[in-house]
Amino acid sequence: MSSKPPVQDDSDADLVVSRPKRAAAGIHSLTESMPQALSAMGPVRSLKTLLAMNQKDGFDCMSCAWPDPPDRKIAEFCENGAKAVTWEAGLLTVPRDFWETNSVSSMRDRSEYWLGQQGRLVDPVYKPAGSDHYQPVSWDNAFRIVARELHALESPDEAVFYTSGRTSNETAFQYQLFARAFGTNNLPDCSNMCHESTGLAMGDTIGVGKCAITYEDFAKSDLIIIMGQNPGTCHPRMLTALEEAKQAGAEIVAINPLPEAGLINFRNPQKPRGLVGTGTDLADQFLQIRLAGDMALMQAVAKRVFRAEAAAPGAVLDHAFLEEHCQGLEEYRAHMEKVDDQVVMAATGLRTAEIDELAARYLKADKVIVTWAMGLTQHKRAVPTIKEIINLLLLRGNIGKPGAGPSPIRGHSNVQGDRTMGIWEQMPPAFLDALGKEFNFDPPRENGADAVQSIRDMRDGKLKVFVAMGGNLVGAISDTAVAEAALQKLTLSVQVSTKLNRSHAFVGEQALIMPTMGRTEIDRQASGEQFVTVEDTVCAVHASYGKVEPVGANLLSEMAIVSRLARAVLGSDHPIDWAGFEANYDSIREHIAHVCKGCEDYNNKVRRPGGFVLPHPPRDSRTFPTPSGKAIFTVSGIETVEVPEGRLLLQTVRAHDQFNTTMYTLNDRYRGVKKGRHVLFVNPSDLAELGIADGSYVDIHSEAPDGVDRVLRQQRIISYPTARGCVAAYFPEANVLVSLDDTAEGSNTPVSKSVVVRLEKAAAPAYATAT
Ligand SMILES: Nc1nc2c(c(=O)[nH]1)N[C@H]1C(S)=C(S)[C@@H](COP(=O)(O)OP(=O)(O)OC[C@H]3O[C@@H](n4cnc5c(=O)[nH]c(N)nc54)[C@H](O)[C@@H]3O)O[C@H]1N2
Ligand SMILES: Nc1nc2c(c(=O)[nH]1)N[C@H]1C(S)=C(S)[C@@H](COP(=O)(O)OP(=O)(O)OC[C@H]3O[C@@H](n4cnc5c(=O)[nH]c(N)nc54)[C@H](O)[C@@H]3O)O[C@H]1N2
Ligand code: SF4
Ligand SMILES: [Mo]
Repeated sequence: MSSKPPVQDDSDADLVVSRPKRAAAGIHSLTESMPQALSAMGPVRSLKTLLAMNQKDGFDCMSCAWPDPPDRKIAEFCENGAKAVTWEAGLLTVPRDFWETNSVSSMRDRSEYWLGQQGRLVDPVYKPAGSDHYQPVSWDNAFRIVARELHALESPDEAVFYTSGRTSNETAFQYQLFARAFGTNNLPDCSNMCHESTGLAMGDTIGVGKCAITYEDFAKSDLIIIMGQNPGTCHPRMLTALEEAKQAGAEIVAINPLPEAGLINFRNPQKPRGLVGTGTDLADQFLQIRLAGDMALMQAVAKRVFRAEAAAPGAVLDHAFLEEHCQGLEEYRAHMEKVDDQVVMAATGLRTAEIDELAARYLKADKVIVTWAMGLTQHKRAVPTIKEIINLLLLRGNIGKPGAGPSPIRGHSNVQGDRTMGIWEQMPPAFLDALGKEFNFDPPRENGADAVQSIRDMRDGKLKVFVAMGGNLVGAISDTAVAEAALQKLTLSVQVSTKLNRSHAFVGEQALIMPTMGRTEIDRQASGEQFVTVEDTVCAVHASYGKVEPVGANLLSEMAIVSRLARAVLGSDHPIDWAGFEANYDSIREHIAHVCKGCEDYNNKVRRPGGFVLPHPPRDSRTFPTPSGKAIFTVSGIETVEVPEGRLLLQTVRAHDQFNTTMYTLNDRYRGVKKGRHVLFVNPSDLAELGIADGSYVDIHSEAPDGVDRVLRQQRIISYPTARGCVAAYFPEANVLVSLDDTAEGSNTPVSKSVVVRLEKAAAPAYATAT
């Protein structure tokens, strides 16, 4: 299996590589984003959007799921939030003649960057069977086509309804209701590729798969451990919370193979000192761990905690908490005694002194928060690794008290809310019961397909119709070549989207693009202007009000699209009042209040300035909704990834100017990369050992368990201070290297952060040698 060399518009002809930055944010962040905002949106639209962003009467930033502080500043956003708004609310639109000029197959040769640059989608378009072009279609006809193809299926389970995490709670609730009223639980989402491992690990051990702290807890903490996360790029305002925590006395530890800017030093653009000064050194300790070494590290720290307890019995563990709230401690203790330091050193690449230091910090702190993101979730042993964090936190009662707790940081701005609303292929029976009771129908009970399984089922001809509420499944899933071929076996693909991406080019026999309004835009329906609601990573739910005119007159809101789709498919006489949902979003919120846990009195609570926080029994009252009512210690063996001689372990990461498969520019400022993405970051000692020169070109082959040779050609080597034995490449370009079947145990999340690879010297691409 081979990928083509980079396409013309995606070449790195102007690539510039310089030294990586230590500091994140600072003066550059706002000065970098403002000119782009002004040129794409003009001054009025720029002000109307940027000043309303993340305010209590404004709209929620559509980028990451980082929460808003209780007291908002006038400009409550970061550089990447500004880029996301500019990308969505910019006035450039895809012209009507685009579809004549650009065939579907020609779009396959375009990069994500080029596709996104074409502007906002404003008219629904349809690609009939046998044609290589989309053509404009009326909304009514578009819905009729979907109804026709869904009715032609032998079973509702031949259809699949994907969701990306930008969708509002209202749309998500209506969308899952529609899928289930149609008769299927095939509701995969981006979370399957993201924090699925977290949900599973936390659900199994503490009974709730969500972050167990509030925003205020950061400032109350003694120690914050940041694992497998790059907040400077992916959750930039988290750095402000960390800085405040540090000023209040917290220590901060960063555990990462890469010395990410921001973890090492942060300049706060909100403060004059931040603008001109050197900023705050955030991390008190940086552990440059090897990829996938975290489970071993957590066990090594736990072993030291038990040792300290043995030396001072009764003074180290939180015995009262353990006795009252936990089960399985003794088996866990016995297992930790056997942890082999040699195995830990090999797995982590760390020195004993570094681990001792981390353990000493943990023992000294009364209140500890551990945060994490994709650096932990996208590994083979992601689920037991996250369970190991829970083990460690339980030992000293670091859950359900101020300033302490496990804190997964979600990705997409509403990915967590979508799950609360029922977007999941395996919603528990209690939810399905409540849904069935509320709408007087019998929802399907068999679990549906997740993202990876959906691609397999498309490949195997078991799925015929694919509907996507946002996102870019082809671009985001592993094994690009397999995914591209799988999607093309469908009879119909439907994408509800704001902008073009590669999922519009790899489509079924027939394809539809339904353009939709974004969160910045004013949403007027029969009952007047509407708002939607979202949930951030700390379970805070609040309203989001659009502020500017939609970029196109023909655009529909996501709510209107799902409502009309449901009526076209299920009939206008269907007992569920779909038309009512479109006319007034309060009506769907009434149902959310009855069906979704913690959402009672929803319409009133979301109207409070700042909204409300969903209940979280472990966080709120140390109540653990597991079968035994206790938090559960788990025992897992350390299994390291076998990396044969001469091979490296690959992780795929995000650049600073990208949001998942969307590229704002081709730059990654903090890592010192400009105007190019076909690069590999490798440790200089590994390069020396492999005899590969900095700046040279290699083909990178992955060596997946299935033995298939997957290759990404002509990537430029950057000598970079990553951990030994590790290499980093950009997602989604490197997805070609990840086997579809290589997934995390239990969660089925692609192992996008641990792929065994081999580098082979290659000729420089033509664009690099041209003068
Ligand atoms: N600007 C921007 N913001 C975003 C996104 C974006 O694409 N761009 N995406 C959003 C989404 S959907 C998500 S899920 C989040 C993602 O947020 P992150 O998870 O922070 O994003 P990644 O780029 O995947 O970075 C993973 C980090 O984990 C480290 N890492 C990798 N493997 C390991 C490991 O084995 N152990 C340890 N300790 N560290 C490891 C990497 O070096 C890197 O620093 O960001 C959200 N916010
Ligand atoms: N190798 C590798 N693969 C990965 C990852 C990785 O770290 N490495 N990360 C994984 C993760 S964490 C995630 S979350 C997934 C992301 O997977 P997805 O969520 O599927 O992908 P996105 O790139 O976020 O989707 C972008 C598209 O969403 C559409 N869009 C944007 N805003 C809106 C809106 O308001 N409404 C609608 N309807 N559409 C909108 C636009 O058309 C845009 O092109 O990728 C995963 N894939
Ligand atoms: S931290 Fe995340 S949610 Fe907040 S403004 Fe930045 S990108 Fe948006
Ligand atoms: Mo994500």
